[in-house]
Amino acid sequence: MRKTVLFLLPLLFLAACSRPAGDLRLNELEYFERQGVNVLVYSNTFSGGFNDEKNSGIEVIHHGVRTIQGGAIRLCNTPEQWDLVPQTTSRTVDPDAGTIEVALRYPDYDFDSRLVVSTEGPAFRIDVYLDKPLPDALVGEAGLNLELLPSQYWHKAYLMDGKPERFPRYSASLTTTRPNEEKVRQFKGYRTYDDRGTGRFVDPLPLSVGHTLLAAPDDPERMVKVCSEDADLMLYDGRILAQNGWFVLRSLLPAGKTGKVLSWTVEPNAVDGWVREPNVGFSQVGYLPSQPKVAVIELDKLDKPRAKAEVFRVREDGGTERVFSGPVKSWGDYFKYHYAKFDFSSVQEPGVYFLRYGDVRTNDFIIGEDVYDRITDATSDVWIPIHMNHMTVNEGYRIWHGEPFKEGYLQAPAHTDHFDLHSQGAIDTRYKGLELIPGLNVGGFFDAGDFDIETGSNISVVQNLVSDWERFKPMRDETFVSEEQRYVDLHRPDGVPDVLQYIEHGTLNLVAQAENIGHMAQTLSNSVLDNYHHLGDAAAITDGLHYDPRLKPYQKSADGRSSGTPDDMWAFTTRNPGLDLRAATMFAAASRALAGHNDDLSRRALKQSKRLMEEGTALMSRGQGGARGQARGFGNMSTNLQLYVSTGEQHYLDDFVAQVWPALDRNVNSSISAALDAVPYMDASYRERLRPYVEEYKHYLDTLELQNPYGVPIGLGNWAGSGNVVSYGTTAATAGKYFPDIIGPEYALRAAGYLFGCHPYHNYSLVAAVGAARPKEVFYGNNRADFSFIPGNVAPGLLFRHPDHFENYDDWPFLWGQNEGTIAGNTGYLIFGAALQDLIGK
Ligand SMILES: [Ca+2]
Ligand SMILES: [Ca+2]
Ligand SMILES: [Ca+2]
Repeated sequence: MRKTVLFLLPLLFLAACSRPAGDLRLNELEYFERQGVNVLVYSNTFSGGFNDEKNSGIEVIHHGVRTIQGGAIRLCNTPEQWDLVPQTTSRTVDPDAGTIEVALRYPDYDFDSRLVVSTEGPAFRIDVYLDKPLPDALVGEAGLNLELLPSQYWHKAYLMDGKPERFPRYSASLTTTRPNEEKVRQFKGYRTYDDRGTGRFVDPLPLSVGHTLLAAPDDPERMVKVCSEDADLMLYDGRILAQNGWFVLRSLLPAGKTGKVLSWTVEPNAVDGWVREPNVGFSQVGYLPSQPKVAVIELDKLDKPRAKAEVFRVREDGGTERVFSGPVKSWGDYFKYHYAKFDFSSVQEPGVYFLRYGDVRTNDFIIGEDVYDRITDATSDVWIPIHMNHMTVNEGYRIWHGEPFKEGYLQAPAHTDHFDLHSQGAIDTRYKGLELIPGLNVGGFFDAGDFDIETGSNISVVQNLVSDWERFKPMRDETFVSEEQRYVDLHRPDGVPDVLQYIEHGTLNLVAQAENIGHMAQTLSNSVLDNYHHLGDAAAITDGLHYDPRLKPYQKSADGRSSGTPDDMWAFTTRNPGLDLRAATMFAAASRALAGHNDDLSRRALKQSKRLMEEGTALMSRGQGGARGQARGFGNMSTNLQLYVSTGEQHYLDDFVAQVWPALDRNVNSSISAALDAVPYMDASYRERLRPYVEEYKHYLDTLELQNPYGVPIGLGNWAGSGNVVSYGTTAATAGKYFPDIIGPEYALRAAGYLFGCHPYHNYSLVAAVGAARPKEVFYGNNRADFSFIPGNVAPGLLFRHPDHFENYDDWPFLWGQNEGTIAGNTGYLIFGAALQDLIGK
């Protein structure tokens, strides 16, 4: 069959890649490789921050797409995010033997195992070793799992021991229930499920059982064969318990045995002569006639860069004509691919164009004076109002969500951990554990794909919105907001600028926290894990009734106002003075913006600002800041600036000035943005004194072009880096506005180009539904299970997987580090858009 494929390939293709696929070999980056197949063995471990992130263990990158991961000893059939993940206690690479061995440990069960991965020609072997027999509690539970990406396998065929079947598009396989006592412990003892009083959990049953699975024989780029020598090989549909599950292949470990207890061979097919199609990166939103226009072409290292690329114009009669042909210049290697650039800046006539590079013809894009005019409209008109908490949000015929959390928020009990990175220490309010803290169910924004109020993020939101309001005065009015009716209607002007209403909405919740709690809460969040992972209408997360522990679960009181279901949200109130200072900064700013719109709220915000500033500073100076507060704030430099601007009191200005220059001396890149914020309020001498720092900042901006082919800061962390690119773009645009002789518009435009399609992996715009020819189609929002998006969302984007792979799935929304928009990030994008428009004279 391979020979046939080979003969069908065009000759030119063959010339570029005559090397046969050959055997899997261990390369110097410590993964197994053959052309078209990368097998990673714990290059990425289960320690990303949120348990099972579907990003770890034994992984296969199959013809450029990471389609298999999760190769590990796991304790259930279809692991969810909060099921236990193994610690990797050692990873040993033996280049001579061509093996990678990892030791895995589950401390909850004092259970250790080892996986040894080696090669057998084009296949790899996984041998499982136990030095001690399986703990009794894990007999029938612990097994070797390997997970296949559903969106790359559904609709395709598979053969289990030769019997043909098809991977289902949607999960509808059989399940059984078992007593809760048999459930393997989940993360910190939380439960992902509500058993509805049955005392039983759901356990999926396999789709197929055999010894040899041949997956996707009908798709050579996805075909993979897995054989289990002794144990049964079972195939499960992991989506039956959680929509983000994958197809799971699994064999149980035998009881009472030590030594080599299980062996699989896995052979991912490699298409002979396969070379990845070039990814031609460009701005899907388009270009200004006068701006630099540089496409970045991402090439397989076996691909030979072409000498030229072309620009075609789409004529008014529907035909096309070539308007430019120019050289393609090699930039060099960056991680696993080679990069080249194609400069077509000389094409300036407004119109509709596309690029051609070899056989690749891109989709079309626009050159015009107004291409950036509407880049924030969807974010402002749709994404932000949909994330307004404690409101019903309507759009046309659709209710996005009803009014959530009508029963309010309870004081979190003392010394309680939380599943979303928070914890409650000793109670530091006038409320008892589980007592209702009045007044908190007002205003605020959902954090992201979840529905909690992250106080730190909400502070950033209000700060971002005020900054947008004060710098750019956006009068856009497309949203009806009634705090009295608790109702939001999209695309219905109500005579009030939307940004002012969003500032008011954010401030309402944060002032309520300061007034009712006495300081800022860490978060207002779910109390039980089984409603935290909610998908759908936020109003359905809780029952809207006050929790009364005297009632039984699911029982309602006679007056219909309370229930025994412990679903109420909690306020985690442990004081963080750093957060209080950030709130003080934001309240000072909000009080200015709200004056004349909501004078009462404006006064309350300023009052809380001064009080929290004083108390927070005192607590910080007594060393009670906490690493989290210190790391996430700017000390109180920005607070002093905001308070000076709001009150005109000289001592705030003196404190700001005393802090800003030393901060710039320590690190220009991290302080320049705060320093630039002060420019409108300071005299000419401040600007002149800032000048050399801006020159130093420009030097940094120029070094970015040497660091990667895209010339923007590309993050390599466990959450992809669009946020950094947006901040970089905003700061570059602001610096360019105040110091146009030092910093030109090209830096901010480069940030726009990256967000809108000129980036690794694919060339889709990372902003949902923006005026781009090809925006991404799926995002991790609260509608992620619908494989959809909320318009205006900005994806984190290109997630780096060690050691050399960038990735952004556009057929699988469930990886938050790639696809989840956040309220702080998206309001930051609002400022970027406005700053860019301002910079280019809009
Ligand atoms: Ca959250
Ligand atoms: Ca409005
Ligand atoms: Ca309730």
